[in-house]
Amino acid sequence: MKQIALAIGFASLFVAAACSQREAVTADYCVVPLPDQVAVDTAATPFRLSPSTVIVAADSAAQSDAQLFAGYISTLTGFSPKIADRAPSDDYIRLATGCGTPDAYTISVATDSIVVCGGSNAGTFYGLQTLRKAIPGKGDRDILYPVGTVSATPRFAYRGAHFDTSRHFFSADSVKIFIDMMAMHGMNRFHWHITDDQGWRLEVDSLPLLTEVGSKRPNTVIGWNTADYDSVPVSGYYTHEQIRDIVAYAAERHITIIPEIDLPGHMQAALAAYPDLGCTGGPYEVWRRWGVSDDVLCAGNDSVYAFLDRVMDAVTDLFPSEYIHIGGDECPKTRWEKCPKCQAKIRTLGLRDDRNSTAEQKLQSHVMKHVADHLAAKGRKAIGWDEILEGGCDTSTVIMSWRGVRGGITAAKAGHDAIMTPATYLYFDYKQSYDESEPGAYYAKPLLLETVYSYEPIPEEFSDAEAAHIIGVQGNTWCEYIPTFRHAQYMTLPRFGALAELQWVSSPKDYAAFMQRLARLRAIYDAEGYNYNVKAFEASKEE
Ligand code: TNX
Repeated sequence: MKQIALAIGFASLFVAAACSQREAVTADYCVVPLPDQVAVDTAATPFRLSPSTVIVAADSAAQSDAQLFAGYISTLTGFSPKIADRAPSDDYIRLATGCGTPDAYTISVATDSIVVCGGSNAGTFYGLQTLRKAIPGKGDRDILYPVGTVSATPRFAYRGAHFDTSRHFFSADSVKIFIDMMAMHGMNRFHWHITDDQGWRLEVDSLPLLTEVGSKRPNTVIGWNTADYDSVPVSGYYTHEQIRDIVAYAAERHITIIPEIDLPGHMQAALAAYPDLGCTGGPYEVWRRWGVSDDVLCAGNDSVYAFLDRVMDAVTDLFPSEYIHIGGDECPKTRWEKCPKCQAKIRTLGLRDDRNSTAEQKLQSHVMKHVADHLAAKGRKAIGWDEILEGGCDTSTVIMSWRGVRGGITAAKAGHDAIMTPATYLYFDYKQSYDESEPGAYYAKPLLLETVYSYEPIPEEFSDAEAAHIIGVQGNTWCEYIPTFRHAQYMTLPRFGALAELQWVSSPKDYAAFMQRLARLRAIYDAEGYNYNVKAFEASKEE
């Protein structure tokens, strides 16, 4: 267990401006997520970050991080430090690598210099985020960094946030801001839910109708599948150029994008484009309702497998991620049970009901395996939602546990790697309070900030070997009821703060102390112009 050696909170201290010196304010290293070690020497003269401070970055990778850091400083202080490849005699912040595991960092603050040393460039970047968040908000002033040592090693290697840009469309610029929000919180995996029943948002050259037809719906049902529809068309998709740009933007922020092509269910937008891919042949529409559609890809049709190969070829061409998410959730078997082609396929494959699964569940496993094998041949690995365990699944596939924690536990015990994203703790489409006016998915119980923070991803009874299979934690922002990006920010901030602590910190939890740190993060949200849930900062316990 990691220890906080010495954590001293600083009240924001304004130093009287001498004639030659600008106003200054003292930084506080107890940020969100909390570093493992914060040891400061309050007697020593602090390091002063001022317009004359130089950021030292020896190579181009570090220079990219230095540029981003200079931008953060500029937003908060109004001045933008210069970047150099060699250190002057004093008054510099130097970026270094070689300290600890790849995502770890150590910040060594002396009176005349700061060295931020990561296990890799990513670790250094997280150290810079800590220096950024240590600043108590926006103001035209210098920053006094107390002398001392600050270090952290994240608890999990996979620190994810998911964003659903299918149910509603968000511009490429909004997606970039989402990525910036993740970077601020030390997250490194962006799970991009880019296709679903209500909209296909990924351009695939060889299948143009996916976006021509599948990215548009004229209106949407009001509420939870009432008889009424709004009159707001929803459309949009990301071009190859935009995707490559977003992938590069994320990589600069040490974030890998894991795209999700949800299959074989959640495919109605694709069926609207190519009706032959369904069991009944359609016609289908890009769905204007919510929930789980009975119309899924026909698993008895060979052209469906060829279709999936083409989609995956486009995906692997655009996204360098080792992991590709292939969905697998909520795939009703109603059509397959009646479909002659699916039943013929079941017979050909010799699939039978047994104690654990139905023949149709095994047929889904066959589809998933086809896609996972196609990806494996390209050196990629598949992630799937926990339903894919139902019909049997190779342990090389990573399981994402969303229907509570059970899927993740079963998976880890069976030797799969697992990512924990239980709806009960980490679904950011759920309301944030019991207030009548609180927006959010109204079919679910509100998910309070304290509940998010209280989540423990590794079950107590796990052995070390089982625990090692829990590779990470992720929060999911489904967007059925999130029509604008500002609203998406409201749903995720400050819940991202609680998520970041789950992903980074293994020391015992202290909600009151977390809330104090979070209050200071709010000033950084303000400086960036992020929309967030103000009331969550005063959140009290569930009644
Ligand atoms: C379940 S989580 C879904 C999504 C919905 C979400 C709404 C998962 C794998 N499937 O399709 O958007 O609930 O909370």
